[in-house]
Amino acid sequence: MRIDRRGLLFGGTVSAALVAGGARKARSASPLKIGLVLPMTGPFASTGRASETAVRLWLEERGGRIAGRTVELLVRDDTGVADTGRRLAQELVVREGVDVLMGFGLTPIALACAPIAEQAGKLMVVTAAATSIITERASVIVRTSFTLPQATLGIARWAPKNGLSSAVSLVSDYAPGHDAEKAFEQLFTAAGGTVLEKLRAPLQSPDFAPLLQRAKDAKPQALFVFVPSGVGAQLMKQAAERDLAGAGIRLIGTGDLTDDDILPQMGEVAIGTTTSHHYSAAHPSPENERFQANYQRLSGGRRPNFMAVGAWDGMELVARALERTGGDAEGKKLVEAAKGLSWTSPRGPIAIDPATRDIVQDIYIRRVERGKDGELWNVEIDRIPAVADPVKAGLVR
Ligand code: VNL
Repeated sequence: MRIDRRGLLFGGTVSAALVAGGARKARSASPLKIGLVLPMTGPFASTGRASETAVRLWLEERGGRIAGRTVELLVRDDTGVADTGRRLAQELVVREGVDVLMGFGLTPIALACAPIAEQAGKLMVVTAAATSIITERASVIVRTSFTLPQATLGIARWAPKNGLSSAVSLVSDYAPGHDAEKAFEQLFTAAGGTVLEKLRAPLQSPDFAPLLQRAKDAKPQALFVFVPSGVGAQLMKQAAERDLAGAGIRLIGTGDLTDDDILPQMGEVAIGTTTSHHYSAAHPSPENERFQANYQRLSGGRRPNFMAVGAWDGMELVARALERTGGDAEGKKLVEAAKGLSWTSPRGPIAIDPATRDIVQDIYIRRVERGKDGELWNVEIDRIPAVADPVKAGLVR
């Protein structure tokens, strides 16, 4: 039985199970079960939605198969809570017998699930969470997202060279924020900058207003910000209310701040914000143009963001590793096969560092500009090629 390409292409609601069912009749190999652990509801639901959409897009383009095996997706909603994520990962492994665990939108959830993957001997692909330490918590983890120090390196070095030599940092008060704060301080200082003050906002229901006032009072040339995906719009709005720009303070940060998923709604205030990151929906390449167009079609017009590209490459990683093992999904073998893989992602060239199982990728400096289409985009203005995690490379301690 042939899979109906048109049904797949135009039926955004066609489930992967159905796709897999169609393909299974054509191939005798047992389906490959992938368990996705993601925040599908709660404050970080946008990360879950973007990641799942990209995974389904990848499957749609490959006819629902990986390395000749049909794929069965099992999506579980951790709601952004570590204990829930741990329980769901456990169930996916024990009851459902998944071959691969994937997703992990938040660092605490990735850390909670690491021992489960390790004990079960399952490949764990971290496509979102970005604290440096994560890959060290289990030998079966491979990451296709990024690390906060990796993303921070670009802007920390760019700012002092571009007239911004004093800064206040403002980060979400949990592990990736602490990583960003530390990396910014060390790399910015090494590049000739001075950090005047370090501020932290609670992860849950943050009120940035008092912190932005403190930042303003310190009179820095720049405010460096890390907030997780989905939260940037709120910070931008409050920055506008405090008129940081009027006080001569430039907004800089990691690209999580100007997340492509919400950038179109941020308005005038976002223009000129300069960030460094590994993915922009405006990245000019044939791979990205295709990814962009297809993602928009599948998502009802939304723009792919860095969470989407992380999940897309997570699927690509599993596919390429499985090709190397000849279809054997045993965790240790897949991890070995993943080491040293490299390909051209919609974000640009990427590779899996065999020593750390982290991703090596180009980091771009991007400035928010209004495009010819009247929309806001993260326009790439500079590129630092092949950046590894600066913590593991000894650049940040
Ligand atoms: C994390 C890092 C989450 C960066 C994010 O968005 C992000 C994390 C939810 O490691 O928890 O943009």
